[in-house]
Amino acid sequence: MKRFLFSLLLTCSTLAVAAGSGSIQIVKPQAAETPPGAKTGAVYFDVVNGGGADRLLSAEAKEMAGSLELHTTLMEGTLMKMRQVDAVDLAAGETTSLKPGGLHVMLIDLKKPLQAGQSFPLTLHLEKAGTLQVTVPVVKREAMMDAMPQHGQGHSGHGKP
Ligand SMILES: [Cu+2]
Repeated sequence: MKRFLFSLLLTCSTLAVAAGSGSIQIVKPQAAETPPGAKTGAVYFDVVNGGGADRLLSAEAKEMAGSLELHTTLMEGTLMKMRQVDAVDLAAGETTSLKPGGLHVMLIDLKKPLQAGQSFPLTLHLEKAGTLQVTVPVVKREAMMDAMPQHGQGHSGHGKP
């Protein structure tokens, strides 16, 4: 009986993995343009996870950058600092946002500037869903700033000084 239950469990988890692999969607990928000579850039997107828990492990964009890192952004006093993370947890059934001021994919050692209007291929490696290919459009910095959640954060007043 125990053996039967065990094999039933195995079957269930195998099914869950199969469902998960088709239920991860990368939404609104974008990167901000970079000034000439910049060595780093950042990519943002939403991960819509319609399946079981997964993790984003790494990324590649060989055309654009020597290496890519997964970063989070932390406040240290009034300074924003970036720190590398091993993986980005993608909770079951939830949307995880990589956005300015938060989690992002960092392009290290840029081979050429990111220019608005262009796009480049990005490869994402996920623990369960495997490899996903995404095309990332480069947008103007101003367009990116509009998306930054900096207004109203930590301030209760509505008036401007
Ligand atoms: Cu970063």
